Amino acid sequence: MKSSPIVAVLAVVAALLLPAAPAAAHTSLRGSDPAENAQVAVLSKMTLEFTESVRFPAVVLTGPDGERYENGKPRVEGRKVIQDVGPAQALPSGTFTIAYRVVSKDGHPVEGEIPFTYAPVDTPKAGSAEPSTAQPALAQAAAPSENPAGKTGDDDRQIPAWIWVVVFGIAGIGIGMAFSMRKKP
Ligand SMILES: [Cu+2]
Repeated sequence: MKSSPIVAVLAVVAALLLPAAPAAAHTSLRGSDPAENAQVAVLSKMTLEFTESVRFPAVVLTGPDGERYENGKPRVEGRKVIQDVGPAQALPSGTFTIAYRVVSKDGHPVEGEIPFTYAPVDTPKAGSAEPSTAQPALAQAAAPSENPAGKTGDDDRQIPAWIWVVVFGIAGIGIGMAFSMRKKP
């Protein structure tokens, strides 16, 4: 008779807690590469890591132009879902959005969106700067043959022209003054 109220209370508490238990078993996104709101310079694949192993992944990558840039189908490696990205040449810079949907162990679908920014680095600038510092001998040897047709050749010709005009002008005036000074006495 005394224990019945306690049992009733326990039954109520258990009833309140049990619905929460399956929800806690839901898997969730642990992290991603690219990360949410991150800025990346290289974008060849996406990795989504969940708190437990997942099944039936679907990943869509939407670009700033509204086009889709996921390439092929996603693959599951344990807790990770890996999705390749379309050809790097075709990727526009700007804000992308990863939309994912997976099925967790308890059978419930889990989905979400991850926005990030793709800002590729200009490779031509870095490429032209490396040879001049890494291979100075080749750069110097190639310089004379490039000068006649190159832009630097025009600059090299203009600067000496100014210098020679000034030098000969001053020298001519100086010589003329020197002769005139000597003839007067
Ligand atoms: Cu669930």
